[in-house]
Amino acid sequence: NDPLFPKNFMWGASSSAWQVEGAVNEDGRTSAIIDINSKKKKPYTDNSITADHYHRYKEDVKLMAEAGFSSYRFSISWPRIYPDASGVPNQKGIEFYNNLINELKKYNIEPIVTLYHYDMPVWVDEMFNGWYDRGIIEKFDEYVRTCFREFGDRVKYWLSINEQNMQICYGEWLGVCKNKDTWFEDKWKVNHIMNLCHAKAVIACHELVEGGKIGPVPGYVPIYPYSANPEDQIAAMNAEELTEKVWNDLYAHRKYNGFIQSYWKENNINPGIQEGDMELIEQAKIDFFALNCYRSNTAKACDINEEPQEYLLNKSGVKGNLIFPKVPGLYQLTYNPFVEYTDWDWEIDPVAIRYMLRYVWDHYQLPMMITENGYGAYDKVSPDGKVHDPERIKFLRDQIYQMGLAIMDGCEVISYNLWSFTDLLSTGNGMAKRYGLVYINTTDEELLDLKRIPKDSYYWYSNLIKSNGRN
Ligand code: BGP
Repeated sequence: NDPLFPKNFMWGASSSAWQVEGAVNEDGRTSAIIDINSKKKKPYTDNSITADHYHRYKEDVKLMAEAGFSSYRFSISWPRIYPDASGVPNQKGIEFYNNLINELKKYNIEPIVTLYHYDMPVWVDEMFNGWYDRGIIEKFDEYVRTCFREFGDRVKYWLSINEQNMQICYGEWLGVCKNKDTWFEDKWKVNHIMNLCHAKAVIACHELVEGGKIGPVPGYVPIYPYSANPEDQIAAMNAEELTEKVWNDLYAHRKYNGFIQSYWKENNINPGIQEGDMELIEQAKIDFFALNCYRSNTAKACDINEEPQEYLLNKSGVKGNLIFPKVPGLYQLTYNPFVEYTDWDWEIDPVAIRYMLRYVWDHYQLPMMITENGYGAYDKVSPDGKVHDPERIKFLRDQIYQMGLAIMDGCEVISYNLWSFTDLLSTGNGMAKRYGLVYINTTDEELLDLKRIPKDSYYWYSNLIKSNGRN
C-alpha cells in the first residue's frame, strides 16, 4: 500500500535567486560574489540570464498552479534589496518580490522564503571580507529585518541560511573561504559569525512577523558505516559530526556540542566566541528544520598516519571522477557498493531521505520540511518535441515513497519541495546538469528562446499531487 500523507501536506518545488532569476543588472541590483564566480563558466550559463525567471515569473507561477502546487520555495537576492552600503533599500527590488509573492498567493501557493542562498552582495564581501568580519552581522540583520517588514504580512515560512554546513565544509568551492592556508581554523570563526547571523534572523522573524515561523536549511547527507567493523561505525559518527551534527545541534539546542568543543581543544582552534554571543544564540529558538537531501555518503576508518585529502567533487559529469576526502584519525569517505550513482557520482539512495527524517525527528522533535531533493541529468528535447525523463520520475517516486514511510514511522513532515521547478543554473555545472520539472530551452553553448517545456516528470508530479502522494 502507498503511504498516506497528512491532509494539509504542502507539495511544491524549489529554486534560488541567483540560479533562476537572471536580470542581474536590472532595476538597481548590483553584483553578487556568485555572479563573478558563475561568469567563469561557459557563455550563457552565467547567471545574467539563466532561466530568466525575473521576467517570466508569471508564466512560471501559472505552470506551478496548473500542476496543483501548494508551496514554492525560493530565495530573496540580498543585492536586489540592498544594492549598496547606504542603508536605503531598493524599492524596485522589493517590488519584484512583492509581485512574485502576490502571484503565488493568487493561486494559493504558500511562499517558503530563503533569506540567504549564496548571493552575498559584492559591497558586503568587500566591506567584511565575506563572513570573516563580525561587522556583517549588523548588515545581515538590517537586510533580514527589511524582508520581514516588507513581506512578513504574506510570508509565514522563512529559512535563514542555505546549507551553512556545506558552505563551511566546501568553503573554497562555495566561495566562503578566502585563504586556503588558514581555513582549518578560520572556518570555525566564519561559522560562528554565520551562526550569529542565523540567530539574528530567527529573533527578528519572531519579533516582526506575526505567526511567522523560521528554520535553518542544512544540506543533509546521511552517513552510513562502510561495514560492520566497529571502527567504521565510529568513523561514520565522526563524519556525521563534522559535516552536519555540529550545525544541527547548534540550531536545535542552541549551544555547541561536546564533540566540537573537544575537537577545538585538541586542535588548538579558537572559534572566536565573544561575550554575549551564546546568550544571543540561546534566544534563537527555531520552529522547524528545512532539509535539503539528495544523497547519502559512506564512511570508513582512516588511519592517523594517512595523508589528508580534501573532497574533490566530480565536476566532469562522467562517472568515476570523484576524489573522496580523508581526515586522518577520524574518517574517510568511499563508494557504497549497494547504491547506484548519477553521472556526477551522487548516490541514488531513496532510503537516505527516510533515514534523515527519522534521525532529525529522533534527535530534535521539530517539524520538518523538505526544501531540496532531486535528480540532476543531461535532459534533451526529443524529436517529438517533448522531454522524456523516466530516470527523474523513478528517482522522485522512490524518494517520495520513502518520505511517506518516514511519516508512517511517526515523523512530522509538513511539506515537500523538490529541486527544481524549472531547469536552472547548477551550482557546479551550468545548464548541463538539469534538475527541473520544466525544461528551459537554452544550452551552455548557445542562448536559445528560453521556452518552457514541461517534462514528463511535470505531468507525473502533477498527478501525484492530485492524489496527495499516491502514485
Ligand atoms: C544544493 C544547493 C542548490 C543546488 C543543489 C544541486 O546544495 O542548495 O543551490 O545547486 O545543491 O547542486 P548542483 O547544482 O551542484 O548539482
